[in-house]
Amino acid sequence: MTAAAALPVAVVTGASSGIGAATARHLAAAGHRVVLTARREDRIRTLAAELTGAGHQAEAYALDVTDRPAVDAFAASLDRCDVLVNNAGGALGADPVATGDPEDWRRMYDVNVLGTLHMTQALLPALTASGAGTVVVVSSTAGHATYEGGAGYVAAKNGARVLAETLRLEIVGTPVRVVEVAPGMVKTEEFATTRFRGDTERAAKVYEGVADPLSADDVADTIAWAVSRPPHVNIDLLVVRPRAQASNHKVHREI
Ligand code: 8X3
Repeated sequence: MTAAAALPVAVVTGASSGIGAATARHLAAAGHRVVLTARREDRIRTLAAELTGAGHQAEAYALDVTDRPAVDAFAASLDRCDVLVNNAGGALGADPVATGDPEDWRRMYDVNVLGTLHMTQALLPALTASGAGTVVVVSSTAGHATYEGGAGYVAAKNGARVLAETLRLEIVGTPVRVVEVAPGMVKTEEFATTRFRGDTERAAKVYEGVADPLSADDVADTIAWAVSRPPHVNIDLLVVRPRAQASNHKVHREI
């Protein structure tokens, strides 16, 4: 057996930026062979090269989690899988229910829920075969409480949360644990800008006056912590917010 084959394999979706990229860094540093997946191949190739250059084991695989045949082909290409971090997702729009675009809702459901479903279904056999598998679902505090303008995203993140909770019930007794990490306000380079379709001014308002929103690295640290617990320890749900955010609605802003 080669040294490469000896390391546990962690697959991270949405690894091209933000929480996904930071999680890949943390899991590589913690001794995983990381498989970075995302649609943007150039980004994950660059990150994989950076990690490999730092002495870690990392590879990139361009993948759209909403494309089931592609996900199945990806799963078939892996020789093992010990950890799956379902991170790919995001928000589109912040419109009221009365005027929200059904296409935004559909796309959010597709990526946040069905993407997680595709990856989890495809990799569950390998995770089980590992003897100590971990499925992480990166949901959101939006999956636990709603807010005005959030319905489409909140509905999708509720879907991801329910997938995690139900899967945990259904596979109890198998050697796979299911961890949900629900971040609150995280300032990443893309989340709010994508949500507001490139409107950087509006995106900046989300974090206005908040002294220390969470960083992608803060969240990745909690994911890596949950993954690194002994296999019999299941962190069912980890809600992580910045100190300045007491609830989705209650944010301390110094302005
Ligand atoms: C992001 C949290 O409050 O923008 O997942 O919905 S929020």
